[in-house]
Amino acid sequence: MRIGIVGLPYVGKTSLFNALTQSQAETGTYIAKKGSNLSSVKVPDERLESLAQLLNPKKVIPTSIDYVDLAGVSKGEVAQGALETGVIADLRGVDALLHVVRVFADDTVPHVEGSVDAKRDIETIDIELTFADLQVIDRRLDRLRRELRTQSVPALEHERTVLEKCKAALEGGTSLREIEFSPEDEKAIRGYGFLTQKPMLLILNIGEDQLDQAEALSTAVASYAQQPQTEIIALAAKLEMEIGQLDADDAEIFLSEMGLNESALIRVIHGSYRLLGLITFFTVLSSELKAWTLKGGMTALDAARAIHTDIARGFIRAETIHWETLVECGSLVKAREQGLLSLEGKDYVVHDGDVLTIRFNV
Ligand SMILES: Nc1nc2c(ncn2[C@@H]2O[C@H](COP(=O)(O)OP(=O)(O)OP(=O)(O)O)[C@@H](O)[C@H]2O)c(=O)[nH]1
Ligand SMILES: [Mg+2]
Repeated sequence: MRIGIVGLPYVGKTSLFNALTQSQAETGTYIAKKGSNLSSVKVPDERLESLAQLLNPKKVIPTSIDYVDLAGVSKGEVAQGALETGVIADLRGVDALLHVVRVFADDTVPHVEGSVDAKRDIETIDIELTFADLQVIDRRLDRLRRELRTQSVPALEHERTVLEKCKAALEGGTSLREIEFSPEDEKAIRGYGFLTQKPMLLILNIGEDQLDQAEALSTAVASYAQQPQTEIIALAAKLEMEIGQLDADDAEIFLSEMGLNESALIRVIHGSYRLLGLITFFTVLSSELKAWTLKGGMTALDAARAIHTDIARGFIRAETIHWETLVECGSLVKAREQGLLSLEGKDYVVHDGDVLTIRFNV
């Protein structure tokens, strides 16, 4: 899974990226750096730790999320052709957007719009993303109209209808996130990676002096989180970045002193999982304990495919047990003896926290 960090310039995107990925990417207003930073984060998971203690595997492999930190998007930038290259192009392939909005006050950090105003900035970025989608749609519609003038192709006509629906929505100020597409319609536009269709985590970057106002500040922009597939998290990116550079024990002491019970990393990862409807399952294979990410509602066959296409092809059955049941009972061998493993077929819907053993032949 890949998550793109977007926002206006100088709002704290790279600071957040560093906090999430424990990276040391350069922050600061005086670096006109246009490249992007990419880092993969191991998803911390207490369940995996409990299983590791129990099973004592040779290797423990957590699941991971990739974060891409991009250059700031300025007002009007998309209209000037940022579409082809740069930030907007980089965003097409991500699964979700993390939009960093500046809330912290600091006279030494300039704001591109001259003042701090979270609502205005959320709208500014929304408009840029909307323009970017509209540009893609208009271009494609032009071509489709030309092609369909000389011949009738049902699939292309269907695509045109869906794109026209998207265009009307966007021009009316509705993001594609808010539209429910039928599976056929969804399929017709999936390849475009529309930005306003991607789940969005709004990150309010508050100052460390505003930690006690986090809830009130979030409420002030809550109307934006009522959109489907949108959530708000308030955090202090710079502070979290500094905490991320401490060793684990010091970080814990520091967090509790600041009245924070969970690090930004944990909150953002949990938020991303909720937002994307993701679940985790575990496998134990030749003394290797591994966590995997899957979309909620997916089946044992999808899980098998995530592990290896051969395993999916030769799928016989899945033996499943909830991680907690396994921890209580002590080992997979005992679980099998006590009849605690369920034998499931291809269509079994995988639950969050399942430990799966997939039987297959190739
Ligand atoms: N006081 C304060 N300063 C912050 C906070 N977050 C970021 N900054 C400062 O804001 C400046 C810009 O931070 P970056 O993380 O580089 O912001 P960015 O959004 O990545 O900027 P660009 O990539 O240039 O668009 C740096 O000087 C940070 O130290 C914060 O929560 N409080
Ligand atoms: Mg940056």
